Amino acid sequence: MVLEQLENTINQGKKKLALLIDPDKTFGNKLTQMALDATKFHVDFIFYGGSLINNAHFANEILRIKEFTKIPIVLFPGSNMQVSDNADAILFLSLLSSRNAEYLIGQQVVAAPFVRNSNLESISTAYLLVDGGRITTAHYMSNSLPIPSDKPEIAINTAIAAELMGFKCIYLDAGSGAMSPVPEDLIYAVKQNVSIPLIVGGGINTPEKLNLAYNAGADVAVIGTSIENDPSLLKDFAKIVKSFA
Ligand code: 1GP
Repeated sequence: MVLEQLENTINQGKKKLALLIDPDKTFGNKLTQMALDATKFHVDFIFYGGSLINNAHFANEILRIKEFTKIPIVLFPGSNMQVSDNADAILFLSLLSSRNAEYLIGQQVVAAPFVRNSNLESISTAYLLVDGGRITTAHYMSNSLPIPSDKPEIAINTAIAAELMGFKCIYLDAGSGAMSPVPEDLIYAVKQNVSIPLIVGGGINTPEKLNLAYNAGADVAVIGTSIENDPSLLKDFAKIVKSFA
């Protein structure tokens, strides 16, 4: 089970790597190669989804990934249209950093029966967008303000509220292709105040930045854009993950 693996990460003091695959950018042969590389470099999870998906065959592509790897595929949905039984699990997200009811609970109400009737493992996840220096698709599509990156107290309070409300993990995201990743002091501050697993992503585009995120307290780091642009980077990211093993 994916949640169990996330929780074990903390207990074992290890770090995990999630490769984010955007169905609009990675498909066909590129997707096959990505799945093979992910296996070769011991990626822990494949996150699959995006804030806006135009690939009508996105669900079938999951089956292609499964042909080439046994890594758990976790849906990271930008909307209620991105639910598919072909995956193994789903981050059942609520955008807790926003005040937009549609992304706090509206989309979830529409998706709930589909998730319930599927075989997906559902992982209730408090999703917090943090300002990464530019407006990302996630910010725009969710019509919500990110948490200012120099206001860790807002992130702390939101994370504590999430834990009190029973969320199983927290995902701090500067948004795909962010200019700056979530600052280390903000990651550290959140980590010190909650005991549930902490996922961090957005703008982590060098091994150095990955190392900083892990050292600050990220249990799982999510990397998408940089590997999409240069798949050979995966090897270098994998070395950093291994250094925590
Ligand atoms: C975005 O956290 C993910 O939701 C990954 O971000 O594409 O910038 O790596 P990048």
